[in-house]
Amino acid sequence: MGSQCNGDEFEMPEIKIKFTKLFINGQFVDAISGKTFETRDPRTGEVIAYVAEGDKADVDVAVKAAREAFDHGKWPRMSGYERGRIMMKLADLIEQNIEELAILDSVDVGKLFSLNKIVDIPGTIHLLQYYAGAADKIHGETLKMSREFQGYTLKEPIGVVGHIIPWNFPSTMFFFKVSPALAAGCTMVVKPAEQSPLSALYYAHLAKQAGIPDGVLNVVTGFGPTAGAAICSHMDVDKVSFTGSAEVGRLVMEAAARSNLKSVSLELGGKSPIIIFDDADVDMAVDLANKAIFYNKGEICVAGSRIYVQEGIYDEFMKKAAEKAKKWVVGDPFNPQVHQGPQVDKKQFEKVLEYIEHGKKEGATILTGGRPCGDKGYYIEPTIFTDVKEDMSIAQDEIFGPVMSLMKFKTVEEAIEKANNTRYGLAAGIVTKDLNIANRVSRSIRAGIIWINCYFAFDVDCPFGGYKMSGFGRDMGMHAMDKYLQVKSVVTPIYGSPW
Ligand code: TXE
Repeated sequence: MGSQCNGDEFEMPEIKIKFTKLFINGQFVDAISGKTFETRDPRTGEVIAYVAEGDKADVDVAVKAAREAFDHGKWPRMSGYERGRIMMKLADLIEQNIEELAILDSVDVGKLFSLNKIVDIPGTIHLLQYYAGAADKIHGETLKMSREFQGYTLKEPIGVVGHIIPWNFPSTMFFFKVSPALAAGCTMVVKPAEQSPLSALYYAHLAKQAGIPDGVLNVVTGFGPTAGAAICSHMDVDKVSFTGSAEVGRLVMEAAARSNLKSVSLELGGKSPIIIFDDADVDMAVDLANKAIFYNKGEICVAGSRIYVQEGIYDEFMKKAAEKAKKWVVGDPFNPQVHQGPQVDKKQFEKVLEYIEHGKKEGATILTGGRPCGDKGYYIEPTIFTDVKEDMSIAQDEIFGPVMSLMKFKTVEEAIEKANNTRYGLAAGIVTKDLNIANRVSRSIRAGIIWINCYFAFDVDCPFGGYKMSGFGRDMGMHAMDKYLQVKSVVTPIYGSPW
């Protein structure tokens, strides 16, 4: 038996969709081609809105506006304090519209409405406020150099930025990228994922209300191979900041290399391990591991998808993890009793189910779940596989769904080796009461963030990004500012100095 598919009655908020056009140079406009695309509700597969389908021609206009705003506009030239003040205003406007924004992300991608309201959207406000505070603290260094010269460095905005973002956290991803870039004084073109264009357009509207000058923040909705690719190969874009799949990350780098060698940063998903040692509190470890993979329906780049449990507690862990997964409620993301909504779209739904079938064929055993849930929409039962071998696709590939691969280990060395046996390196978890083991394992794992006795412990000042094929560059924290700043050295002669 899998988990509960919940169909209880609940009060559904009213869905209002106000913005469906491209936002270029401070105006909402149709795509030049006049085309639109459908965005669908993953609860039913039905169309919720038709959104302007921008392509290369629209990207050209948007980049031109961003270029003009960068080369001649106020934004990069105003004081950091003033930029910060406007960003604070945007944060306030988001706060006033939380409910509507939370609805948009739930109906567009199936994220839990309650969590959007208390985690995701407040998180975007925090991101904006943090970087608003950073905008007037962009300092260079003084350089003593040799006796004949002295110098200093200036940190300058990198220029026009293209942000290409995914659908799994539409609001968070938007502000992961946009907030530090705004603080740095950059201008930008954002391409939201085709699955989740709605909140990005709403944010564009609020940005204008807050006083962000025209041309600074442009949003071009559309598809990856057209609008996204046009941004990556554009000669007037100075940087691309991308979050998405490793396959597309490669294309982004190729396009950057073939055009103007623009700077690139990539965040490309993972296959993150959690290592649970014999001394762990099993109930706590089960809770942590199940949430690490089932939260946001497994559509999270740091999902803890490979769970390594030491042999002494393996059987107990397995039993309790299955019991807990069966209590994890799958259903409508607007229902407050639900833990897991539908996968974002048909493509992801089918991808996850194919991996489950493949796992079975490769010889792994389904402990719980493994099937679609309900008779409409893209719901999947939380699934746990046992008898998983290291080289199986379910242990190596990013499934991006609620599918846990449970494996056993004996020694610390074996756990480290297995945890590192992946082409990715985004995150890892360690559960133990032994501080020395926790520290030793933390240093041995090649991943951008290590959580000890916790998981998903994000904060705006905690840098986040990957090792290996999980990409490079950091979002969040002051490190994110570096992505959007150039360092210029200025040198003058100094004569007769005794020092
Ligand atoms: O990603 P894509 P998809 C992983 C996850 C998921 C898989 C596929 O495993 O199952 O990727 O998801 C834009 N030039 N992640 O197909 O295609 C696209 O329009 C420029 C992990 O949605 O990489 C969207 O805006 N841009 C990830 C963005 O890239 C292009 C989050 C991501 O889409 C493009 C999402 C092109 N040629 C998926 N093609 C994470 N790191 O969290 C597409 N895009």
